[in-house]
Amino acid sequence: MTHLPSYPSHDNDTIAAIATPSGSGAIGIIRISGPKTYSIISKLWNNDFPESFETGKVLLGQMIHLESKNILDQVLALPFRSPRSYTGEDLLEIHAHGNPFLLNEILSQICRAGARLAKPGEFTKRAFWNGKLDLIQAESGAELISSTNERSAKMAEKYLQGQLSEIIKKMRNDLIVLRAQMEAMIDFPEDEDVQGLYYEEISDRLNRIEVRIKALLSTYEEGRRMREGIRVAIVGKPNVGKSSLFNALLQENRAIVHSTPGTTRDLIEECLDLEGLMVRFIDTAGIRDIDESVESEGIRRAQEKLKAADLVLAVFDTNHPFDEQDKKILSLLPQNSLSIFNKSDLDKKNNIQLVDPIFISAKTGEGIDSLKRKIIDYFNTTKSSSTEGLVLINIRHRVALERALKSLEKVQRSSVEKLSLEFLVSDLNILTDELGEITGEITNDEILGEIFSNFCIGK
Ligand SMILES: Nc1nc2c(ncn2[C@@H]2O[C@H](COP(=O)(O)OP(=O)(O)OP(=O)(O)O)[C@@H](O)[C@H]2O)c(=O)[nH]1
Ligand SMILES: [Mg+2]
Repeated sequence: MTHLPSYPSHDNDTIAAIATPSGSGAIGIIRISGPKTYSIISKLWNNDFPESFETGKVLLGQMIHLESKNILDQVLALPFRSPRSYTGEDLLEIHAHGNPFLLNEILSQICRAGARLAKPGEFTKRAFWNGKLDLIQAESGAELISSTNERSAKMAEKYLQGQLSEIIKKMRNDLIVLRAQMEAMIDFPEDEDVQGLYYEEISDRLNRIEVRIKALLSTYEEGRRMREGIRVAIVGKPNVGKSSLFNALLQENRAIVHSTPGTTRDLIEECLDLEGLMVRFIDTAGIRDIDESVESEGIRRAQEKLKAADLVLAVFDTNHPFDEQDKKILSLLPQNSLSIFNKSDLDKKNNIQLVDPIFISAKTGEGIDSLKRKIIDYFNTTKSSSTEGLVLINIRHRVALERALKSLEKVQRSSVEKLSLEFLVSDLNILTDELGEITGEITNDEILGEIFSNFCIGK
């Protein structure tokens, strides 16, 4: 572990990569970053490339082959002069026509003129080393790109703007101030009374940080749902219309529907955007007491899904009297379940009284919209609001905060027991380092390697 990030000197060669997705498109962008950027473009520009390599200019010109001088493409070049660039180094974006062969040819000429191919995440890694982004912001750039729904993209955007970093840096700074005061007390010891008072103040300040860490940690579940989608499992006896409901919710014939019980043998999952909530509906095999190997495997999986689901839609048949099987299913249901009576277009033969039953017809579509509304309301009301809309979406942050919480509790215990300040200071050091690792104020090669290797090339 090294304190205070410093740019590794062996890593300052000039790098290049195609930054747009593979395949054809109107425009393809190549990025070059590093000290040789200007000399490279000068060699490959048809006319003299302007020496005023300034941030904010746009140049229209032609790129040429290094040896034959043949024109490769008409392009736009956007220079960014160090330090006013994404990486903090001299950086150039070349906007060419989005043909993969052409882009590869331009890239290979750039490499022959002095650059090397960038590794995944290398531009962002340089931005991090040069203090353009902290670690959370660097990660959220990748998070933003890979977000599969509006809410998680918006959250990644908040992170990118530094909202989470700010909270963590503030906590760390508060602890550093506390530590400095404690060190001063060690150097200039006061009498007994003052020490006693001071321990109370230490506990007080630690408690305030504890509340903040816990508030953040309590949002992780919501963050996970945001990222991966909310898992809503549809369960019930065979033939009650689970697959029909699944199709009606998705408004497409995704699952096979048939009058023979036992049609669905395997789990089918499909995502739906409900007012920005990403909901992952899971159609399951009907639950029943038979021992037919393939199907019972399906049932076993359905039960597993029941446990793993954020919400269970338990489907019953309005047209059939409530029987032993239904009772059994009812007893299996977790707290987070909604009871749904399907086939409401048929005669009502099911006379069981359940709390808040929802009547629908997957066939006619009756009640489907109000069911969707109930699902949205269910998740909107279970949302946490203690962290001003900021939720943890990254597992690394959660694990690191959990570790920090443990260290904090250790300092708290030492403070309550009025152990010597030296002890507290050394534990506080561990804690501030742990918080610093989240934002990258304290760096750790292993963490950095893992984070940046998951990025795409050109980012
Ligand atoms: N009248 C009426 N029939 C329905 C309704 N929903 C489903 N059905 C019929 O009920 C039968 C079973 O439907 P599925 O959706 O395959 O039922 P399932 O619960 O998925 O059945 P398994 O996969 O076998 O467990 C089919 O013949 C559907 O057409 C409904 O709302 N009204
Ligand atoms: Mg089915």
